[in-house]
Amino acid sequence: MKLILGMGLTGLSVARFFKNQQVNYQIADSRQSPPLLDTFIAEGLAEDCQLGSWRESLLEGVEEIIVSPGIAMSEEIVIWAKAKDISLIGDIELFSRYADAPIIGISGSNGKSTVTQLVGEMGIAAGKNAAICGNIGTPVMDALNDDVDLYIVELSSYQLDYTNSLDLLAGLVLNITPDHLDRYLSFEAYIASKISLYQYCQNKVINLDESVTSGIVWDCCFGLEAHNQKCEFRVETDQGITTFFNRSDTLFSSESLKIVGKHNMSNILAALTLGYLAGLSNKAMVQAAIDFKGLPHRLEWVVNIDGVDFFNDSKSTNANSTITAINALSEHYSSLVLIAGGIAKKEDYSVMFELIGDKAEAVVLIGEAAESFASSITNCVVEIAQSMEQALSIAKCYTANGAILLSPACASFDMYEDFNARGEDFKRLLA
Ligand code: UMA
Ligand code: ADP
Repeated sequence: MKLILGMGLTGLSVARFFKNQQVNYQIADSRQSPPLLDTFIAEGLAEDCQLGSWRESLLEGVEEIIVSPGIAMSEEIVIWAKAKDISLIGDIELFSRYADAPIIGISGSNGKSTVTQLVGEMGIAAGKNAAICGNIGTPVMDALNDDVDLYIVELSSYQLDYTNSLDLLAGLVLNITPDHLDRYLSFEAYIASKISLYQYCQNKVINLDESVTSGIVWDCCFGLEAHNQKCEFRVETDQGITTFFNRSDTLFSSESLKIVGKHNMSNILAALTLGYLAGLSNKAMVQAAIDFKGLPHRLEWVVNIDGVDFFNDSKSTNANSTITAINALSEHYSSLVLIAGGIAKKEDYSVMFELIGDKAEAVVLIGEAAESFASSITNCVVEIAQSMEQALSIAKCYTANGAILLSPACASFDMYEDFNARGEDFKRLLA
């Protein structure tokens, strides 16, 4: 008997698969009424279902457990299962047993979804039936299909923690900065989780600009900073314009791109390198890079109102992504107002606070973290708002011809269902 833990998107996709394959399973969730319960019932997937606090009796007769990524390894049910030596896997490992097309795996602290989406669009431009899936949103078991000829899978550290076996044609850990430290005992433990991806790779792709991983023996590498001779794809930047090359062939320049910022130049290099390893043509990859609009809520340009540009970077839930956004926009705008805050992560925000003081005209703070952030930011105007609407109206007072950036550096759950809802609210208020 299989046991599925967690009745979210992952649990639903695994239950659908087992039902389809006629595999017996039980399913459990530690909440009394998980949000997708009605969908499970409607699809006839909840016949053997247990809700509420974990009980050890759940494990009787179970030979393998498929754990949803949101269930921490410190949960009692996981500890009991390990003590009983029951096989514990996540959906990624299950997927890898059945997928018969090459898989590209992408992890990292920031930029995973952007690179995953871009490689997927490159694959599609090259005429492949490419499936973009994993942590980005579509569970891998829902993407599994005989017609797919290339899987591009975003892998979170949570998913990697429940993976023991996986076969990746190529894999990349884009970058590693502190995140999810509520779930890991230390930053080192989080790094180990991310780096575990490389043991599954036929081709290890390394970002040479990332000091945490740059020492790993690579099969293919990329980097913005002077690593040019080693890399299949490289860039040269002159007077703010970045030109992309494949060895000595010029491909395109940043002037033809819709996405901006140094981090996105790195994301494009990452995608080109992974696409190359998947056998995609330069022609298709270049076209996809030029057409790529970026994903919503990632440094997304929203509107210009009375000379002020508004950017939605609601997906920024840690200090590093907000640092990245401020750096990207301050290259283009002499006046920048930041809206930040929410539920702060367990990380050191001091570099971000200093950068805000250096580069922003003003910062408007929202949510639980507002007071503590306010007491740490100096050298610029600091205001606290009670809602996104109020934050926007305050922010507008501080710039006449620059940019207003929502880049919270925090989780959204104190005010919104998730980062999507936060970004949508921001955009709705500007419509
Ligand atoms: N649950 C329990 N007990 C617990 C924790 C959770 O029973 O202790 C139950 C919840 O009640 C809920 C279910 O588990 O019913 C939710 O499972 P989940 O949290 O694993 O979420 P899924 O809906 O399965 O979505 C997961 C990923 N979520 C997490 O990793 C937290 C989604 O990433 C991913 O898109 C989806 O699988 C498809 O692969 C989201 C995410 O926030 C976007 N990821 C983190 C991130 O990007 O930073 C890692
Ligand atoms: P992830 O899936 O890792 O959360 P996203 O592509 O969704 O990454 O982007 C999350 C946040 O990180 C956004 O605020 C985005 O602007 C920022 N970001 C994107 N790429 C990078 C990068 N290479 N380095 C740092 N920050 C990045």
